[in-house]
Amino acid sequence: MATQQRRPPAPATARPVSPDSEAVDEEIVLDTRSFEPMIPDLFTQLPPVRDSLVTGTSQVQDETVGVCLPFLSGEDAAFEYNEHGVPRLDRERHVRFLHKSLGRLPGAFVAADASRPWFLYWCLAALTLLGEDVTSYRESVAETARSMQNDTGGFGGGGRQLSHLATTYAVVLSLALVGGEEAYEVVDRKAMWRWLCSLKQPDGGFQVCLGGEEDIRGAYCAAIIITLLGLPLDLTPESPAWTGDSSVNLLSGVGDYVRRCQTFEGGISGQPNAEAHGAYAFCALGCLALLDHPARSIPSYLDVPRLIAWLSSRQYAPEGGFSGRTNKLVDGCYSFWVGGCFPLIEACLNSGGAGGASAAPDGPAAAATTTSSSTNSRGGLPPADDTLFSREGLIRYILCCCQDQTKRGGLRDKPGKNSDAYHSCYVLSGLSSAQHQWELDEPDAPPPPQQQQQQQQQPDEENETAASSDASPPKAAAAAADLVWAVLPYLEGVQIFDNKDRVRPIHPVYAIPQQNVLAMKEYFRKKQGL
Ligand code: FPP
Ligand code: K
Repeated sequence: MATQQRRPPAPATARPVSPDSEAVDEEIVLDTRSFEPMIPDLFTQLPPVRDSLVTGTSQVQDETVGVCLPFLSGEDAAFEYNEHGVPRLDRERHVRFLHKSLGRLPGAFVAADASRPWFLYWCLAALTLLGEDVTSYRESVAETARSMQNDTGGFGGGGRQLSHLATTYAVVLSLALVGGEEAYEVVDRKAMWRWLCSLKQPDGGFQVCLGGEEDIRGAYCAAIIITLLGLPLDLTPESPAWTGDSSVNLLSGVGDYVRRCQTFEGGISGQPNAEAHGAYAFCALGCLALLDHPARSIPSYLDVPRLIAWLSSRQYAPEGGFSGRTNKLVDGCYSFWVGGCFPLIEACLNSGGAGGASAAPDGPAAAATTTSSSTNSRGGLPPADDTLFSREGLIRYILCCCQDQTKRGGLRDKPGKNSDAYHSCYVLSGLSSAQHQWELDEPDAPPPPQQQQQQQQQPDEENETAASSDASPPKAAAAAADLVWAVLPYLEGVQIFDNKDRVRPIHPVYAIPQQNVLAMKEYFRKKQGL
């Protein structure tokens, strides 16, 4: 999806233009009132190459294109389109929808009771992305979170529910979003640390709850919680992963666990030997970016060219959005789960330290990105200055197809589906990724073991086992989690949306604004100890 021909605006009275006469070109007076919107053909027509075999999969794919095309072609009467054929972001309606979703919900939602922490996170994150101040929810979020915490550590989906890594992740991020001492102090960090130790498995992964399944969501949620709350990495002797060797800790083996989740397709599955899915690709890259500088950790554990090929194959035309897996449909939520992978991949590619993967680029994405000359220091990886996906396509899908056009507001999977809090959060998070550009300083050479030891001891003098001198990934983890990213609005190429439709940037790993991440970490760093 690299370059597309734009249809030129049609003048009111079309007349032949002599190809060899510049003078004629200059004489044309364009009537701006009758411009056809500038929509590249790629987004208004069926793909030129089609498989003639009809299957259930091809039929639902065709139906999906059918429901998206009127929205992508600027023909849906409910929207007002700009000159690029793109509707504006309807902030007011989305904000109203999200505030409403934080209130009392209709009876049918009782089935989603165990996901109440998720509703908090989705709504607060989406409101934040839209520029709303959510600190007014501080007291109520703190109170709700308190009712969900277990004495044995972690948060359940509600009072008297079993603690789960996903609900705990959602509560901790919600507390970070509302911010402030009252929110931070809700968390019983000592119990949390013990509970996390009880979920840590000998193969490096985490069970999502005591006795529950082990998958890559668990590892990502745990790594986020550990680093945001500044928890010690030491294992308790009760941990299933405890060996007595103090260099084995909460983050040991996570990289290898992630490695085992990369599949033959190049994507990442939820656990080893399962099907690659976009949501798990984000979890995998998030884990690695917390273990060490992504320029080192990502190529150390993953075949990057194959992952890029799989990720960019998730983007479809004419829809412009992403699917979650091979032969499935576009869905607005993958704007983040897949779209959110690209800033991390770019941080990996844009640093000179990315020497780990030496395979020649293969697959469609790699082929599309090998035209630039600056490949030398990159061990055969595609140059990251060539864009790895079509930001324009994704933004078109989001603004044309994912906004509920009725008074309900909110964002959705695709036309014909109802908006909800989950899609509002991840569609807007994906929009944010597409509208910004993130940069990380190149990785420093790893400090010699002696110096590492001192650095590690400083923040937590009580931490007896932290003084191990081995240069394992967990030693780099404290530093990696504290990397500060630089963000800029993405300004390359044609901008198809108005500046006022740019949502707020979010941290590429924590998926909330960087200032909220830094404030929470700083609070617990100053506090010292548990
Ligand atoms: C398939 O659903 C979905 C999955 C296999 C995984 C979904 C996981 C997440 C969205 C989040 C995980 C991350 C964290 C941090 C908890 P489907 O079959 O309905 O959709 P599809 O057809 O698009 O694959
Ligand atoms: K889906």
